[in-house]
Formats: sequence, C-alpha cells, structure tokens
Amino acid sequence: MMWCEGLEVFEGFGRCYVLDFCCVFWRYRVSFVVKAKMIFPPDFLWGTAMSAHQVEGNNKNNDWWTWEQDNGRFPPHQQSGLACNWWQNAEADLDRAAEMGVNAHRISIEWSRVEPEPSVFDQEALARYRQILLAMHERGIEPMVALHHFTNPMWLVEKGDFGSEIVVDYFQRYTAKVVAELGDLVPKWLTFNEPMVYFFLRYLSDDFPAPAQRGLRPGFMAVNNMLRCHAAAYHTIKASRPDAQVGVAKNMPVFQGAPGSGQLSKWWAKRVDWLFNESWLESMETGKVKRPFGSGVIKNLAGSYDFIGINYYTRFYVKFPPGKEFISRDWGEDAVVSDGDYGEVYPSGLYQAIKRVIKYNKPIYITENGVPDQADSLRPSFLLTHLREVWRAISFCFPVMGYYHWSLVDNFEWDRGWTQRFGLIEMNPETQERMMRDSGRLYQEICQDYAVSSDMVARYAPSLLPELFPGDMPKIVTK
Ligand code: IFM
Repeated sequence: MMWCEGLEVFEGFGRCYVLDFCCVFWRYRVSFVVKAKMIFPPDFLWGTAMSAHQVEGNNKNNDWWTWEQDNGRFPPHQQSGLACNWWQNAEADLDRAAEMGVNAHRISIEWSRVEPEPSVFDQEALARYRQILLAMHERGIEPMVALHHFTNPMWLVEKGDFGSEIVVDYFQRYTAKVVAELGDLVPKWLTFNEPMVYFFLRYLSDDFPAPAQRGLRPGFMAVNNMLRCHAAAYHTIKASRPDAQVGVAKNMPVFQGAPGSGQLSKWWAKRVDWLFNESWLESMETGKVKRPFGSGVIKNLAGSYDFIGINYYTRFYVKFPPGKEFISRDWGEDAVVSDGDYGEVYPSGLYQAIKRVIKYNKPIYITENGVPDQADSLRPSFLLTHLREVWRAISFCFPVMGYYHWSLVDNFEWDRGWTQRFGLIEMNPETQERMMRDSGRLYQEICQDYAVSSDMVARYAPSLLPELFPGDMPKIVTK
C-alpha cells in the first residue's frame, strides 16, 4: 500500500478550489479520492454571536424584562428568565466554543447592569464582564463587543431614551466608563446592533417594548439621536483606545417587490431599501442626515467607522400600498422557509449585501447570519450555502474578514420567546442541558479546517454537491 498526496489549484468561472489528492494503491486497485475545498484566508475570524439580554439571564433592570412580565403575551416559560445562565457560567459555553474551533465571539454589554441608576456604575458587573472577556482571551477567542443591543435601562426609558437628545450625553458617559474598564480586552466594538430593525420594531410595531411615543416621527427622531450617539461613542472609544476598531452591526435584508405586484411595488422596494439598508451607512460616511431622518450635518459623524458589520438573514418582499403586514409572506412555492415563518432561505442575498458595501472601502465582517431551525434540518445547508457566498466574495478580493454565526447556543429570541432556535448547540432553557447539533459539528470542521470541503458537503448536505462543487470537478475514479 502506498499513499501520495498533492495540492493543486483549480480555477474556473471565478472560482478557485484547492484540490487535495490522495491516491491509494492496493494491489491492482487504484482509487483517486478527490477533495475540493473552498479555502478561507489564514487570518479569517470564525465566530459566533450572542447578546446580553438573550443569554445572560435575570436582566431585571431593563425595558425588555419589564415588558416580558407586564405584557401578558409572554407565558412564563417564554420569558427570558435565566436565559442561558451566562451571567453565572459563560465560561462553560466558551469552552464549547473553543472546542468548536471558534476564534472570535460577539457579546454585548447590558447597559442596565453596568449603570443601574444614572451615573451609578456597578463595579461588580464590570468586573464580571472583565472575567468573561478574559475567559475568551484565555481560550483564543477574540471578543467583539456591542454597546447597545435592543435593551435600555429603565431609568433611561423614563427619561425618554432615544426620543430625546439628552441620550447622547448618557450614551457617551456609559461608553467612556465601559471603555475605561474593559477597553484593554476589546479589539472590536459595535456601537449599535441593527439600528434600523430597532426603529421598525420599536417605533412602528408592537413587537418591542414601547417608547414614550410610537410612530414614524418619533422613530425618525430616534434614528437621528442614535446616529449622534454613534458618533459620540466612536470618538470616545478612539480617544481612549486609538487601535480599537469600531463599527455597527447593520442588518441588510434584500428587499424586492412581491412577485406579480407591479411597478409601484418595485419603486416602493427601492425606497424601503434606501431607508433600511443604505441611509444609516450613507450618513456614517458623509456625516449628513437626509429626510426623513432629519437634514443637515451631524458633528463628528463623517467617517466614524472602521469596519462594516453585516447581519444577514433573508429576503423580504414588499407591496405598495403597504398593507397591515409590512412584509409580504407570499414566499412562492419553491421557497424554503425557516421555523415560524421567520424568513426565506436566500443565500445569494448575503453576497449582494457584501457587494453593495464595497464602495465604502472598509473591512467587512458578517456580524450575524443564522436560521431558526429547531430540528436542524435546514441549518447545515444554510451554513454551507451562505459560507459559499462569503467565499465567493473573498475570491473576488472583497475584504470580508470574518463570519459570526448567530448563534452559539439557542437563546431568548425577543418577541418569539423560546419558539425560535438559532443555536449550533441546542439548549433546553428549563434544564439548561446542551447538545451539539449536527450543524455545530459541521461548523467545527469548517472552523478547524478554515475551509468548506466537498467531503463535508457530501457528509452533511449531499444534495448540495452539484451546486457547491459542480460538474467541472474531476471524477472519482476506481478501477
Ligand atoms: O436574535 C436576533 C438578534 O438579537 C438580532 N439579529 C437577529 C437575531 C435573530 O432574529
């Protein structure tokens, strides 16, 4: 018996596979086992993502907790409760992440924990965040930290939070404290997670805890104030930690006119797309805000970002005039739709999102991407097809530097409670038991190999082989 191995770079239609040959001679039998790989760069960040309220447990001081208790729409077993018990034991999940081969992880700081009352900072809470961040470093996991991920301290809500310009000073003060205490451990910051999702869900729907006033006008003003907060936080971080990289996690769905709905819907989809996907980035780049979010220049906003974070999940269809349901759920017969009608699986939308932000000439991180899929029947192929889009972008030299899968472990999914499960690791919120899903095992192989191989596809989602490694692949020959 004899083994020989070789590497060959194989190019075709803008793809660049690395073929890994392994020939086995055994008497008169010769077989060529050919593995093709989509290889990722050696410094690529393979991450997972989570947020404070969704995993920490007992975040009793914020507007979400209050809303969960009061609203009546959350039965107790659907409330955040102990969540994933991260406040007590983040380390156990970080062990699992490290074992998976993840080298980056996204968390958020819960403002209501570190500043439970205005200008009263809780040193113990800050010390716990320090422990968690150190635990990441000890496991070779680079932290990315968001300062705001949907929740607000109750005292801030009572003062009108983003509806009032005073929030900018509060946000700056909070940022300065967090950076002074934790900045040495955090190379990458996000000021906000999904500001436009926040605007839509908090101001235009009743899916999020109510602000002082719902509606378009208060919502536009809140976005304007969030941009001000962002600029203030950016410069506060940079003043104290010039080397830190600061960005925003921007949710970027594809918007299209619903099939068969005509020209007006196409026009409307473009308007919604600008409003949702483009306006925030444009403002961060130019420093200018356009109607309906205000007009004029925001001080220190121009150029206030070092990278762009893309959160990508799905494509949305819209119709004009918009009905009660802003997003049309007429997916079409062939669409693959995830649990609870969350959205259609539409991988090429991730490539489109990456492509459209190239013009900003900044590094790009996929700061979230995932699918609610309790049974794990979609997630392995979701992972493979979406990573193919990331790899495709990288092969065109687009600067995609990392990918953070949402999420490491099943966690509290906001207005959907525990009905939607995004974890690579399954978790039972009642018993806190965890179990690695198949998709977790697949991600582990990918992270450890820095590649998606034909062999992985053959084992985890064989029906995707012709699509991901199409006919121009050498055949497996056996005599
Ligand atoms: O769980 C959320 C996260 O908080 C923000 N982005 C989308 C995820 C899945 O819905």
